[in-house]
Amino acid sequence: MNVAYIGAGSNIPPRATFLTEAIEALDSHRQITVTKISSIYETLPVGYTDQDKFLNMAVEINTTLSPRELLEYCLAIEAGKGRKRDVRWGPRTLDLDILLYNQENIKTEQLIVPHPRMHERAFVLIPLQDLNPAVNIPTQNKSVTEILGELPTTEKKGVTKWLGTNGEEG
Ligand code: A4P
Ligand code: MG
Repeated sequence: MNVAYIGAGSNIPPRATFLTEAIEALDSHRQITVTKISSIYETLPVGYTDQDKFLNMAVEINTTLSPRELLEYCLAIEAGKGRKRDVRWGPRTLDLDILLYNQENIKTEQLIVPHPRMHERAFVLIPLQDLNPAVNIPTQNKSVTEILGELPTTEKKGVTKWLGTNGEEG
């Protein structure tokens, strides 16, 4: 059995619905069990900043899928939510990134794990810390909590716990 961590993000409404449906879709695969779910955070856009705020979260899964099979399943879930790819780092209904797969270092044309930018992104590290603060990021050889401690405060300020909306579109 393999343990993997997946980061999820959305900045096109209904954001929270896209995230919860993505987790249901992951768990519905017979070779995937979702074992932990982080809180949902509202986050300022990073990279391409002229876009709406994101909701981000992360999940821990147990799976017998290979990394490549897991990526293909994630891409299929994204496609099912109408994901279009125009602007790099631009607005998206749903983005699913494989953050970690056991402690493996994977570098193929389709897949890089650990996700190459995860260690500099509070919107990834803060939800991941909810799931497993001690988990090691093999490329950095440090735990999530250690890396977060070294991240500039300004990065972390852009990530706040999402309290939901009273029935409004998330
Ligand atoms: N790919 C390679 N490695 C992986 C991996 N570990 N997990 C390949 C998933 N996919 C991986 O992805 C393009 C290709 O990357 C995939 O087909 C797969 O073969 P994509 O999702 O189409 O591209 P993208 O998401 O636009 O690019 P990328 O590089 O994933 O973007 P990032 O770095 O994830 O940035 N700000 C906030 N606040 N919250 C966000 O969630 N997300 C981004 C996207 C930018 N700013 C953000 C957020
Ligand atoms: Mg992506």
